[in-house]
Amino acid sequence: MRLLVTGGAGFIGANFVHQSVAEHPEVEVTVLDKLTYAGNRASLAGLGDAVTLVEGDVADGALVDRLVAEADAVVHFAAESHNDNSLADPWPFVQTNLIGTYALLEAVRKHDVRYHHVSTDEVYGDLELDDPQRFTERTPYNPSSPYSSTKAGSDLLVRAWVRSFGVRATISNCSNNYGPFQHVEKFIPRQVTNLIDGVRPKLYGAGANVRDWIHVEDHNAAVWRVLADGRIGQTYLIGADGERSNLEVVRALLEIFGRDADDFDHVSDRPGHDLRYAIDSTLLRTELGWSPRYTDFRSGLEATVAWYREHEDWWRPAKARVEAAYAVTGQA
Ligand code: NAD
Ligand code: TDX
Repeated sequence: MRLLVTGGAGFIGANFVHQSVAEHPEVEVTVLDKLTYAGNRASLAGLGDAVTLVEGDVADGALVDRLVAEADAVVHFAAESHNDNSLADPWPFVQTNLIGTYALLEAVRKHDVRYHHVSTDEVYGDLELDDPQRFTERTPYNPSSPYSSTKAGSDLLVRAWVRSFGVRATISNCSNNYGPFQHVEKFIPRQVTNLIDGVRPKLYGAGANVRDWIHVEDHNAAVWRVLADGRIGQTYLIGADGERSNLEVVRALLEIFGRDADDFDHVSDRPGHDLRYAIDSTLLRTELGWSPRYTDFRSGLEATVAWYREHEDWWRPAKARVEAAYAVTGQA
C-alpha cells in the first residue's frame, strides 16, 4: 500500500510515520510537508528508503493532485496547530487548514483515493468543570478560536465531500496529545524544557483548565484502526480518559524534576481560553476494538521527560524564539 501522509514532519505525523514503518512494513510512505516552523526533517531521520519526504504545501492543488494520484490512501495531519499562534495571526490557519483540506478533497475525489482526516476535540468547544457529559460523535460543533474554527470548517468540508461526491473518507477527533517530537511551544514540552533549563513552569491563569491527555502512540494506533476498518463517512472520537487540570500536570512535572510543588509562575491567561475538553471514545472502543496502551499518565510523562532530556539537539534550536514570542504576550 502507498500512503500519503501530510504533515509527517510534525509532532503527531512524525510519530505516525515511525509507527507505520515499524508496524506496517508493507506500506510505502510519502510525506508531504511544508516544513514550517513546526516541521522538522530531523523527526524523520533514520527511516531510510521506507519514507520519501516531499517538501511542499497542501494548498498547492497541482502538487497535491500529482501525489494523490500515486497513493492508495491519504492521512491528513498537516495543519497550523497552535491556538496561541492563531490568536496572533489567524491567516495561515485559514489558508492551510481550510484551503489545504479543500485541495486534498478535490484530489481524492478525482482519483477515488481513500482519505482519513485527522482533527481535534476542540471543534466541540468546551465543557464546564462539573459537566457529567463528555464529547461524543453527536455533540454539536461550537469552536472557540481561529485554530479550532478552521479545524471545524475542514471537518465540515470532509462531511460534505462524502455526502455530495461519494468521497471515501473518515474523520477522527482526538484530545490533547503528548509524547516525543512535540514542539516546545506546546504546554508539556514547554514546561519540560523550562525545567531542564532551570526555569519555572508557566501556567496560564489559575491553571484550572482541564485537558484530556492521550499518548501520541495511542492516538496513532487509533488512526490506523480507523484507516483499516472505519466506516466511510463516520466520525470517531479518540480519547484515553486522561483528564487532568493544567495545575495537576505542572505539579506532576515539578515532582519528576524534584522541585518544590509551588515552584511555578502564573502568567497572562489565553484570551477565550477553553475551560475543559473530555472525550467519550465508546464508539471507537466497541466498534473497532481500540484501547489505549498508555493508561498510566505519570509513567508516560516520565518517559516523555526522558526523551526531551536525551534529545536536546532536537528541541534546543526552537526554544529561544518560542520564549521570546511568549514574552510579547505576557505569557513568559
Ligand atoms: P504540528 O504543528 O506539530 O505539525 C504540523 C505539521 O504540518 C508540521 O510538520 C508542518 O510543517 C506541517 N504543515 C503546516 N502547514 C502545512 C502546509 N500548508 N502544507 C504542508 N504541511 C504543512 O501539529 P500536530 O500537533 O502534529 O498536529 C497534527 C494534526 O493533529 C493537526 O491536524 C491537528 O489539528 C491534529 N490534532 C492535534 C492534537 C494535539 O494535541 N497536538 C490533538 C488532536 C488533533
Ligand atoms: O505555557 C503554557 N501554559 C499553559 O498553562 C502553554 C503553552 C499552555 N498552557 C495551557 C493552555 C491549555 O489549557 O495548557 C493547556 C494546553 O495548551 P496547548 O499545549 O497550547 O494545547 P491546547 O490549546 O489545549 O491544544 C492542543 O490540543 C488540541 C493542540 O495544540 C491542538 O493542536 C489540539 O487540537
